[in-house]
Amino acid sequence: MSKERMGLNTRLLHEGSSKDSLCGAHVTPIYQTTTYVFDNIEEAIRLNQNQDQGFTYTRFGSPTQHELENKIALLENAEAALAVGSGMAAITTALLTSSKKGGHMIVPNIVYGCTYAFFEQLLPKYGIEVTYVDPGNLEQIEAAIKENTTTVYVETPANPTLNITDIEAVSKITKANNLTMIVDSTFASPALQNPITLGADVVVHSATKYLCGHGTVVAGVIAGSKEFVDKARFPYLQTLGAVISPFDAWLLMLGMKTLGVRMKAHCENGLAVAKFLEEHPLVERVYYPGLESHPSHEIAKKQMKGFGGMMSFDIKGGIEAGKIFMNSVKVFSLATSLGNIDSLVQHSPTMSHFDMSKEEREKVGIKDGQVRVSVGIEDIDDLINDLSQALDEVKKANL
Ligand code: LCS
Repeated sequence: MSKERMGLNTRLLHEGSSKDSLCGAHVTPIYQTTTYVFDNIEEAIRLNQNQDQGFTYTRFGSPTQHELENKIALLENAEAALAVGSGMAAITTALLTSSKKGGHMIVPNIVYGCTYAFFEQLLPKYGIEVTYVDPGNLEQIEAAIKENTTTVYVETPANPTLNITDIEAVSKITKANNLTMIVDSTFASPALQNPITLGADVVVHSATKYLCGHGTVVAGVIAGSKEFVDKARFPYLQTLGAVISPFDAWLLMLGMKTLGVRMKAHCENGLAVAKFLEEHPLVERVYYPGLESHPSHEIAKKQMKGFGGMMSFDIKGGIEAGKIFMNSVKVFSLATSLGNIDSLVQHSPTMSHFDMSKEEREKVGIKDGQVRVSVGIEDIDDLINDLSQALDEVKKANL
């Protein structure tokens, strides 16, 4: 049976794996070496000048990284993939690959804080203009297109307000205007959303999150056409040097084997926690695409296979209430990052989104008291009991 027709869990374990030619190791070996020995100078020239495929130096790739890239490309329905040293490396490398001198990019008004810092602080410095839009408003995207526009970038679900962008609808605009559409799909993972299948050109992930799942690796991936990925590797990865180490590529592949079963548990626990919070008298609003109250629930249902474990919520009592809550959780850890098997809680305005000013945050609905949770795969009763007792502490404070 063709592996294409097999289910996600089977594909995660078998697809893109190559047999170890040295001794048949069942698990892909870690090629922990910086350089590769050539048989003769003719081979050295062919490989170093990219006339032939092979490994020369680990900044340009390693067999362990190569296997990871094959797996990501297959998971994302892409011709090719590139693995790099962090999610930010994936985002900046993809954006630079799609850029041109004096070009212009259309970007969303809500994204991960460091992506926003790249838009604000670095792209303009090198003469690349950006226009912020509400990516839910297709007319705004169309109106922002200029002669020098190269790229439309979206992040869906968005960090931290879980805004959903209709990937297919935006891709119709980018295709009609010959623009590159890049999607940060970190919050969904390839198990829940495949932007290329929906019409995007390029997908990026912070592999640090759900792809790894165990909180042990900082890494990123880019998937797209072979032409785009080749360009991202040479000259961008080649010169910027955001390489992933063979050991991290190996750890990531270890984590990815269980992506399907982990995401199923994240989705189940996520929905249960969101429903609990939505019913709680001390919670003003829950931002979770799996809830019918989410303004883009229907779009999320159309383009995602599940809603994941990420959500934010506003506690009555603002920042003071949020602080008491975060200091009171016992099963959830107070930590930034997300997508781990264990549950995390963070304060977006002062942690992941500190790069935005209060004014900028308020404009896009990131309230001062907003708390973000990454729901893990612990037993659901323990998670709900923990949230419940932390909210009881808020109640006791009588704010
Ligand atoms: N994209 C999204 C949606 C993210 O949430 C993050 C990191 C990145 C890209 C960057 O990935 P990294 O370079 O860290 O692998 N988000 C974080 C957060 O919310 N707290 O800590 C990191």
